[in-house]
Amino acid sequence: MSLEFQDGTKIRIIQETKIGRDTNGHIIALFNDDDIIRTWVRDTFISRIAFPEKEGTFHLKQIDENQFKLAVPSTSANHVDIEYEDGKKDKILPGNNTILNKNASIVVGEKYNFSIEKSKLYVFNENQLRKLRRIAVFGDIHGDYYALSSLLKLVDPRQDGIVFLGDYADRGQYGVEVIDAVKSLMKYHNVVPLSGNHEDYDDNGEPGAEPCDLKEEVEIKKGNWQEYFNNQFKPFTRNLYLAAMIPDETLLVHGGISSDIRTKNDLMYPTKSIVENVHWSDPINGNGESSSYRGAGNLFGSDVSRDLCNRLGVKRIIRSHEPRKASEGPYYEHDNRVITISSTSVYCGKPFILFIDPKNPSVMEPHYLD
Ligand SMILES: [Mn+2]
Repeated sequence: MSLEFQDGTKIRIIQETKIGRDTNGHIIALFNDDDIIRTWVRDTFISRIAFPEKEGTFHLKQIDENQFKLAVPSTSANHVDIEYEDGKKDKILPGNNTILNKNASIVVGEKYNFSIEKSKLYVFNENQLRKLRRIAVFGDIHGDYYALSSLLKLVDPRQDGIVFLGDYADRGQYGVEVIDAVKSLMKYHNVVPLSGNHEDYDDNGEPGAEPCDLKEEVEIKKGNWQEYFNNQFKPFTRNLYLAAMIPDETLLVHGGISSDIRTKNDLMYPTKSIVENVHWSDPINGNGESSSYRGAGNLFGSDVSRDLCNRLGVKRIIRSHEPRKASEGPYYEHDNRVITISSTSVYCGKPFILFIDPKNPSVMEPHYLD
């Protein structure tokens, strides 16, 4: 196996056996015939390579946006040889590791582009939860810059965590301003912007959601959609998370969930269909799961919420996506496991944010715009 970096550097990892694809199109590598290495592949992009905790193998793990760590477990029977293109060789002995850079492509008979992505699940850590004054959760904003800027006066990003549940533009007139405001907050460590279905675009700037008023708004305010999309919007959406989590307590998403989400990993490195489900789904009365009238995502019943909460070890799911449901305040359903909120007035509701006490996350309090 060799890895080819974007800057042209190549490394070859000797000591490999077979690589193939399983029925889902995932790449599988076999070490010593029975140790399975599974990689998650979307089209030709590999978002993550994970190696099992088994002897005789090595681990390749993302450590940040730009780097991944190749580690050889101390229990491993073998070392790993790395050969760089310039001829430099490296031997990683059991118990040791080395840092590799991002944007590699794997060449094994056929060539795969290889890109290390950061996890799409933001997890609040203990230290943050101890230090933060509170966590403010914003629901859909939908171009309501007045509501956003007024609600932001209740929050201090240096002391408070802020989670945005997505749907920044469309419907209201100030999508550009809302996006700029959210972007400027992203420099604070505790600000966690999620993506919603109104941030679903293809690579060419074609929206997946209707209405897409942002395009027209940008044409009027900035002159050129394509330029704005490529230089401003696309980089913005790339930095959005799919979900956030307060461990043991709360999962935060834009729309909903699906029974396909089995572990945290499915939110960290989601498939296209899980992204669609999280962006588009809605809770319904009763049990079960069915396709949505929206044409994307699903409608999920109380049993689906309960089972997912159990699997992820959380007590509740906070979501947005249906501001009408929350026009008078937080809307509880599915035995209070699912809570819908809204921070926009475009549906004539009362915009609010939900404050969560980081030390006791079951304590939640809405704050309304006067
Ligand atoms: Mn939505």
